[in-house]
Amino acid sequence: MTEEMIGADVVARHNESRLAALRTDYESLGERLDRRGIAIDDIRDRVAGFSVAVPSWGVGTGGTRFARFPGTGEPRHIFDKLEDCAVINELTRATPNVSLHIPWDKTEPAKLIEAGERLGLGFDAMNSNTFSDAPGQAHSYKFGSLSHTDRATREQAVAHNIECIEIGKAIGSKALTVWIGDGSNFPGQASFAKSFERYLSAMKDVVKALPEDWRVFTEHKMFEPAFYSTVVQDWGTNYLIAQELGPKAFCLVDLGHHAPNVNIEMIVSRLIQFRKLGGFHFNDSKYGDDDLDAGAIDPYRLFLVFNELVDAELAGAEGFHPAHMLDQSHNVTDPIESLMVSANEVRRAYALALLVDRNALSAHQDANDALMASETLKQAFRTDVEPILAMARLEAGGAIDPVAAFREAGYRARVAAIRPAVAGGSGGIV
Ligand SMILES: [Mn+2]
Repeated sequence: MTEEMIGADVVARHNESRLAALRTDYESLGERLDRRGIAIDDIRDRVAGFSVAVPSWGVGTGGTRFARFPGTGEPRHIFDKLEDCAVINELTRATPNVSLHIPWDKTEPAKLIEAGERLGLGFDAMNSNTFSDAPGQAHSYKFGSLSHTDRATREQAVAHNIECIEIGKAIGSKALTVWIGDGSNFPGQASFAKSFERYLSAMKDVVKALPEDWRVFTEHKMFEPAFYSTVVQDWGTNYLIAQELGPKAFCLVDLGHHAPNVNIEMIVSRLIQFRKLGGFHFNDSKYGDDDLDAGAIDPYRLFLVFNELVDAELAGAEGFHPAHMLDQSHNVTDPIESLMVSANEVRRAYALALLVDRNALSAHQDANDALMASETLKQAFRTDVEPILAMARLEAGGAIDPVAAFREAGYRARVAAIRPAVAGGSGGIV
């Protein structure tokens, strides 16, 4: 029996007053979609089957390079974090898995398994951390980790990644995500070729430790914390890495890790075409790696990314099973609310992409009718699919309006009473 953080009775009370309006809206949308030859129940079922993993580090408030402002009732440790993650899944029914970060979440695997079972949560990709120094570690990552000039530092970083795999094996994870902060801040500081060579060699040692049924995701990022160059800079470099590391290696696309205005949906298409798309860190940004909630700034871009994903899904693209994860950092919102909104936005983009008339789009492309091709996408994007998302949640036991239900339940105040405010805590922008 899964332990409830919010309670089915609270959710049912919340839904009761909204049920009639939802039924009417769903029926009305169903009629309109029917005229376009789309069965609304099919879209609802696909949406219900779509999940996105929540990052354990996302439930704490993040911060900027300048300051961190802790929120009330912040999780003290991984078990508090898992309870917050369970709240998100209880209300959205879209996030049954949590992605852990080591060493932030390091504890006995048996206790993680017990907490996961108790809260009805599974574990998604493991995340290693060689972009900051853990207390007491022998060698500093100040000047890099897997690409460091010093062999002992590289070996320490490899050993840490292998430890993440070992913990992941014990708790049922099937993937390792590696993001490094390695790079340089000044021209001439590092040899591009030698650092990349050292990185590849170290990653090959990590890959050797992967179980047969595991995948490794490497995450590119064009800047920060290094501002002149990064070792795993862009999707091209990432693709080279996946090629070099072999069949278990795939590229992870974090939406905030590109230059402004880069055509991310085209990158996604390329990686799908060459069977190297591993998965996503969904978030949104105005300028750089802002780590805002998914769809907060440019929901159309999120839709265009999903347009490529749905295209591949419907075409049955070989080896296509990307991992969907959120990666965001909160400064001014309640992290639980933000993560629920993001999970909902990712599902919305998926639902909208399912509405695209692909035969029409293909015909317009072949006829070089740019306007109608664009309008075909816009027609799908302009649809308000909220009734579909709400119905999928409702039928799975979730809330019609997750944020309202969360506020009604008084969860934050309840945990604030037992979780003292902390100045530190783990969380960050990765
Ligand atoms: Mn990320």
